[in-house]
Amino acid sequence: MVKLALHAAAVLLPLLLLQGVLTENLNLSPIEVVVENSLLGAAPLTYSTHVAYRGILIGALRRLMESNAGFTFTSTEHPDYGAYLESVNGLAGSDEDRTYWELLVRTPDGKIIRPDVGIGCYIPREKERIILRLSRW
Ligand code: B12
Repeated sequence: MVKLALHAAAVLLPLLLLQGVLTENLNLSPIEVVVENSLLGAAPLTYSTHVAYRGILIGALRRLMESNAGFTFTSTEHPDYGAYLESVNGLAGSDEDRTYWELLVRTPDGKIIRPDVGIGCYIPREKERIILRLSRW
């Protein structure tokens, strides 16, 4: 009896794990993240990542950072507006220099929009290109 139960577990467990992996992947949509730093004259860097169904951008950025593709970011928490994107790839915006990481989005039909929410609230759609641009205010 015990042997039978162990055998069933050995067969079922990998199947359940595989199903979990597939379900998770089916809920992910591809997006691109472009880091632009024209203030320092650097060439744009493009990364690929995935966003969960109706998931927020910061989740996709974390996933990208954890994939070790060479992308890093840090954020701070504002009590009213949530996550503020503080630095990208080791470079922080600066109040003194009046620079910040601006969040822009290139939609699949080529329009560039400037979301009126930050990385903790923006919900990317499939095939959008997220642009993180070091800008001056
Ligand atoms: C000035 C300002 C900025 C300046 C702040 C410069 C500075 N250090 O002073 C700059 C240009 C950097 C900025 C950037 C952005 N901003 Co702004 N900003 C404002 C504004 C007009 C005034 C804020 C202020 O000075 N309040 C007075 C001080 C005393 O209060 P405070 O709490 O200390 O203010 C701080 C926060 O507001 C913070 N901050 C500013 N913008 C944002 C955005 C987010 C998402 C967070 C978490 C914090 C934050 O910076 C202020 C200074 O430290 C408000 C609108 C308003 N009238 O309140 C929008 C506002 C806060 N910003 C907004 C947005 C969306 C952005 C951006 C995401 C825009 C973009 N697409 O890039 C970016 C942030 C990107 C990032 N790196 O995460 C939204 C936030 C809405 C939301 N629910 O998320 C607001 C409400 C405007 C709007 N669309 O209605 N912003």
